[in-house]
Amino acid sequence: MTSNNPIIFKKNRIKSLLPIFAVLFLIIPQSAYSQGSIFGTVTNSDLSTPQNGQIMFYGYLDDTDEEIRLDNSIGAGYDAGNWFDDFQNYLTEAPGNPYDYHFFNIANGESAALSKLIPNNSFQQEDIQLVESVGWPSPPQEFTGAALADSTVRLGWQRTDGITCRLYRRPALSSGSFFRIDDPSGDLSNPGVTDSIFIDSMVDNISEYTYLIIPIENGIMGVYSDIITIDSRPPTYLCGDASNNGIINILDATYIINYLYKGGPAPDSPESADPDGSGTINILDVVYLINFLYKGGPEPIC
Ligand SMILES: [Ca+2]
Ligand SMILES: [Ca+2]
Repeated sequence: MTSNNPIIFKKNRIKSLLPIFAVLFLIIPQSAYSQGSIFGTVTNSDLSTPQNGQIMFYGYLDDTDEEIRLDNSIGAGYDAGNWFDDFQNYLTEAPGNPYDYHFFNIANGESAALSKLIPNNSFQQEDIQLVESVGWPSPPQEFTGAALADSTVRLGWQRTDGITCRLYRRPALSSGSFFRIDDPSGDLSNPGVTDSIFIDSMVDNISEYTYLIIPIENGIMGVYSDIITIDSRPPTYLCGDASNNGIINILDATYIINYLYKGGPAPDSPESADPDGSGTINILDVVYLINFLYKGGPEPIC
């Protein structure tokens, strides 16, 4: 008589319908998301074909750069006059949502922007004809980074007045999208970092990550920077602590002098005895440490 219990009855009824749901799941398209690829030709303004190595492009969806995809002639993104990307590689794509791509010919300075809605069809052809550009900002030079003892990754670059930077990251093992880290919401009205450094505190301290910068000047997005790979594991040494006893003092200067000139033992971590960060250990490191300890000089930067 349990089937008179309305709750159990309902449960049994749903159970009996499960095979039908399963069949419907198989015959109805499983996702409203676009499964499509986007492709087409790229030509210069004079209709000539850019050579491999000359085209770089990136794209983003939904009017945010929270997630970007980029390519160049080195990968499969552009080859001999044809460009290609897959909408399904994005995490958030849905037909009808806006997408944007920016194309750059780094050889002749021409560019193009493509702004449309994600189509329902599987393959969308968009042929790109570059136009003479009003000029895009160059990516900053000397983009470098390193893991710090406080479990962050410090990124640095040479800043240029008037140019701001949006920063993006992905795991080094990934070949997929990059995600914006200076503003994870991907607010395109936020021009990004005006400084010449950014501290990434969202690393796992185990993995390697790759980073890049897109420069912005007067609202114009430029070609992306070099892509750098940083190991997020914090350093195991204390910069300047050549004697490896956990503190930095005059004995570390003595330790370096002993090592350099008196046959003393080598530092456990050579980096710790390179407080000026020059990559070599010499008398200048001793001077640097003494300046830091007694004369208000800059901190060790191994
Ligand atoms: Ca020490
Ligand atoms: Ca040095």
